[in-house]
Amino acid sequence: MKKGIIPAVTGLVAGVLASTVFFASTDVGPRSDANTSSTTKTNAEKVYVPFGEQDEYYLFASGGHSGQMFIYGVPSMRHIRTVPVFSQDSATGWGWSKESLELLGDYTWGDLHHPAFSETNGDYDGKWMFATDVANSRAAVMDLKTFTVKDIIEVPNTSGPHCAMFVTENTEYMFLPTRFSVPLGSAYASLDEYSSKYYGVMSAVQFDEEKEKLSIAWQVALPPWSYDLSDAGKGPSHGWAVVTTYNTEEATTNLEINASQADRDFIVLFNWKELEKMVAEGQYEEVNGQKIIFPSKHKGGIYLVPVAKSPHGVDVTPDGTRFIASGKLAPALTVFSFEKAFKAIENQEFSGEKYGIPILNYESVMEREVNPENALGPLHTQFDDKGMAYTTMFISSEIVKWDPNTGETLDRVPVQYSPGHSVAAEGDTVSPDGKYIVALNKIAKDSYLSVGPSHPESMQLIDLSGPKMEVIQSAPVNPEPHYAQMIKADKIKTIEVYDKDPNNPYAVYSQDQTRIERKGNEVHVYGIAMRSKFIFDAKAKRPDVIEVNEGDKVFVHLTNIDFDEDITHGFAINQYNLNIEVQPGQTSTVEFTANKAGTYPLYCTNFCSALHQEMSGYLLVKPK
Ligand code: CUK
Ligand code: CUA
Repeated sequence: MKKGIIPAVTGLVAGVLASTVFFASTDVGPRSDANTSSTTKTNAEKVYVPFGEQDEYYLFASGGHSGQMFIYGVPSMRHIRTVPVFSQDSATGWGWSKESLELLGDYTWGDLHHPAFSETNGDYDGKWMFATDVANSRAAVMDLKTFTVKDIIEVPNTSGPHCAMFVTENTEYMFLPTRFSVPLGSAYASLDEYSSKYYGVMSAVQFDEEKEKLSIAWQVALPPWSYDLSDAGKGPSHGWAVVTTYNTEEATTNLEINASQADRDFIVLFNWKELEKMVAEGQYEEVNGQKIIFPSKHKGGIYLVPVAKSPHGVDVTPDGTRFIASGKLAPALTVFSFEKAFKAIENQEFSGEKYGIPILNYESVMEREVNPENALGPLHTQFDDKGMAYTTMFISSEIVKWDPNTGETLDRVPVQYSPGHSVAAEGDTVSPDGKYIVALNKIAKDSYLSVGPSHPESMQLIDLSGPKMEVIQSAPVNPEPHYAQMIKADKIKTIEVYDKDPNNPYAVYSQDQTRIERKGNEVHVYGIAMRSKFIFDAKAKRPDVIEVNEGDKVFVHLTNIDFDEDITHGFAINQYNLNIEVQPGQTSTVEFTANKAGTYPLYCTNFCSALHQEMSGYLLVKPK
């Protein structure tokens, strides 16, 4: 690869992908010996997890526009589970049960980009996982005791919360910058009024662990730009956070050209403790039920740091002293110093302002620019246990290891191909583990058996324990790996069965409590599922039959009374387009209108015993 490619690439963003494929199909650069036969055996041993033993890490990978979260084991790279988050999933009844429908609303899909673990003292605590939905502007929280989603909220005034900013050190906040700027409340406004009526609203989301509820604490009406990646400060930078921007040109059409004009965009550097204080002091306006800080009127706490054009990732070093921006359209990585930034703020070393937000002098905050030779398209940076940085290079398709203290390139490894993010073991905590990094590749190109014109994406596991980085495993993955987080397996404490819930009015835990109650044209079934039968009304002639009238509204409340780990039952009614799941001890409700008269078998969808096939009954719908 020649450095001369840079202007061509920067000049035509559409060329990025084309260039990538070109590179991928030509034997260029350092990519050549990742999987030579001499290393194959050793690599196989390194990733082999024998039956009966378990992986050392969980990898939580975002499912992009599948809307879901994919869970893998590392180092085996085996896919363990898909947890439905923003999209329907018939395998688990997500999007059919009443509980999940209440969280999903009318949406049937989402675009999950950034997962983020809850943290205590800057370390993953293994309790919760947060995620955002770019497509339908939502945020979600998953309980890691059960790997199920507990809450989903819509985030008003914003459009496309791309990056769940890796939560603050003690999960005080999850910040949601927005990819698209829109008028507040998504009201109508001509694009000719973009600069005056549109905002890129950033939301400060909080989580109440007791109530298991997310809420929006306050928002900031940032200028009408696009906000991309972000990271929270730690240690000496606790209370601060950084967000990258692009389209500070405020283009409203042809973004691929028009949003790449200016040589510099900005990093938004803000002090959330100060913003929190401003809100407490009433320095905000209430719009659409939200407390919004308008930087043009409410002064303080927010600064702009100039950065090479259209940056993508920004990552805070584990020791919290620096933040590193990646160029996307520039080959440069820029290392900024928090200490220098704090001094520059104190001395008011400003070069101007935009929308009332002071712009810090680039030179006052920048520590060094890093340009690893021939490396193109830096996107995201992770860290190891020695504070060394690993940056994915989208265009030159590699991971480059470098020293943030000196800027020196230490090592590089080709990946196949075009990595977006990578994720290191506990990589964005205050104490990364080293050991492993996984490249999340956008393109796999002939790495796996062909499945037609669209090839699978891939993840590659890289061993960091030797003197050189080494790719030791590749795994095809579902679309689309954006970002992932990797946590030590022993930090996650799952439960074996759901406890009985005496406060759940829909739960029944014994056969004699089962019943079918009618209220007008509403029919409530309080039933149980157990190996290997349904009992909807133990006193009835046929306890496994539900009989209703055409047009009735039917609620089936189903409790799984098998308090045995892994005995999950399903409940589907043929031709009624519904299916739910009840895990051991769990109660779930499915609601439907019996709008089709006739006879419909119902059955357990989840294989639960040798007599699983017998676990069936009938829904009889009497015609009007
Ligand atoms: S983004 Cu996909 S490569 Cu959504 Cu984190 Cu950078
Ligand atoms: Cu219950 Cu199959």
